[in-house]
Amino acid sequence: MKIKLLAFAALIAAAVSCTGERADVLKVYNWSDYIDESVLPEFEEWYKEMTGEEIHVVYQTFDVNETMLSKIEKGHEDYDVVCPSDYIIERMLNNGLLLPLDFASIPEDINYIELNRSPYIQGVFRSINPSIDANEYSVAYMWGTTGILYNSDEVTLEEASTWDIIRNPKFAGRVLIKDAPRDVYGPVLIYLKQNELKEGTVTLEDLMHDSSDESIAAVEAYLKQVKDGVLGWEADFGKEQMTKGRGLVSLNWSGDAVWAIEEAGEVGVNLDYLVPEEGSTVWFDGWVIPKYAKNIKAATYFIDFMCRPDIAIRNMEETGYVSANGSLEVLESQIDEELEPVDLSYFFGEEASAVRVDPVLYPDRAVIERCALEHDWGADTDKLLAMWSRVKGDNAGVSTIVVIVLAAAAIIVVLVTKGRKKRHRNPYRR
Ligand code: SPD
Repeated sequence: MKIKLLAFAALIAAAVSCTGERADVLKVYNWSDYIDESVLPEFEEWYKEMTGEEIHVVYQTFDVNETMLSKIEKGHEDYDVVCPSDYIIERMLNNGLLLPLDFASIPEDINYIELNRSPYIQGVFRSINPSIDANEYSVAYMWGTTGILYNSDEVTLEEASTWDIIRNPKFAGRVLIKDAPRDVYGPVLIYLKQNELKEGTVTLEDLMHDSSDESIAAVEAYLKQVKDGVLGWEADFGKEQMTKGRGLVSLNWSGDAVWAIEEAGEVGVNLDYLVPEEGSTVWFDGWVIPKYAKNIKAATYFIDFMCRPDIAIRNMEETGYVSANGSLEVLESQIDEELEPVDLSYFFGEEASAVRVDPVLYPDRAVIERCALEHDWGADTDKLLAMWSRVKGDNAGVSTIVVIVLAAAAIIVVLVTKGRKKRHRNPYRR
C-alpha cells in the first residue's frame, strides 16, 4: 500500500513538473555569442524591482537554428524564451509551437516593446506568415544580412562582390562557410539564377520558396565544387579564423563581420564585408515563448527588458549584431561623424535618410532592396538537410578516410605487438 502511495505521489510530482509553472526560474535558450551576459543578473534585479518576485535565469546557447528547433519540436524542452530566425518562427507558428505574447500585461511606462517598435520590423514580421501575424508571437531581437567577409589585403572589392568568390581557386583552402544550410542555399541559388532575376522571370521572393528538386540539385552541384577549397564549415569559429588571417573569405552574417572587422583591426588584419551584387538574404532573429514554456510571466518581462534601449545598445556592442530596436536612442549611439552617410529611412523614418553609421551594421536601403527573407519549407526542409549532409559528408573526402584507416591500422598493430610481448614475458599467464 505504502509503495502504491509513493508511486502515486511520484506520478503527481512528475505531472506537475511537466505541466506546472516554476515561478522563480526562467530558462532562456539563445544563440551563442549573442548577448552581453552581464545583462542577465541585471534582469534578475529589475524583475524583482518591477514585480516583487525573485527570478533566477538559466541561460543556455545553441549554434544553429535547427538544433534549437529540434529540442523544442521533438524534445518538448521547457525553455521559456528562445530566439529563432524568421523562417523558424514561421515554422513554429505553422506547427502551433508558439504562445501568443501578452504585451499588455506589462505596465505602460516600462513597456519597452511597444515604446521602441520599428515600423519596418513590424512590416517584415507581418510578411513572415500570411495567415498568422508573427508580431503577436515574437519580438525581433537582432537582424542583419548574409554576405562576404573578406581580407581586403588579399581580396579585391571586385572579387568579393560576387558569390562566385567562394569557389574562386585563388582562395582555395582559405574559405569559411557558415554551417547553416538555409543561409548558404539562398545566396547560392540567387547566384545561380542571376540571369532569370535580371530578366524578371523570377523574383528573389520566388527563390526563397524554391525547394524544387532541380534547384536543390543545382545548389548541391555548386557546393560540391566549393567544398574542396573550404577551410571550415563553421557555426561560430569563422570570425576568429578571419581575424587571425587564416581565412581570407567567409560566407557570414553581418554581425559576425562587424565583430571580426573590429577585432582584426586591432592586430593589423584588414577585413571588410559586403553583400554581393547578385543579392542575398536579410534575416531577423526574434524572441518567442514556446508552447512548453513554464514561466510565461518572467519570459514576457525578459523580452521586454531586452527591448530597453540601454540594454539593446550593450548587446549590440558586445556581439557586433544590430538591434531591431527602433528607438532614436539606439540609432544615436551608433553615429560616427567620420563615416559616410547611409540611407536608413526605411528603418528609422525620413529623418534618417542620411545618417553616418557603419553600413555593415545598418545596411543602406539599396542593399536591403536586393535582399529577401527566407521562408519555411515545411516537409521539404528534410530534402535540404539531406543535401547539406551529402555535401559536407563528402567533404570528409578520401584523405580523411585514409587517415582514419591508417590510424585504426596503427592502433591494431600496437595492440597486437604489445600482446605478443606480454605473452612472451609470461607464458603461464592466462
Ligand atoms: N552568434 C550569433 C549568431 C546569430 C545570427 N543569426 C543569424 C541567423 C540567420 N538565419
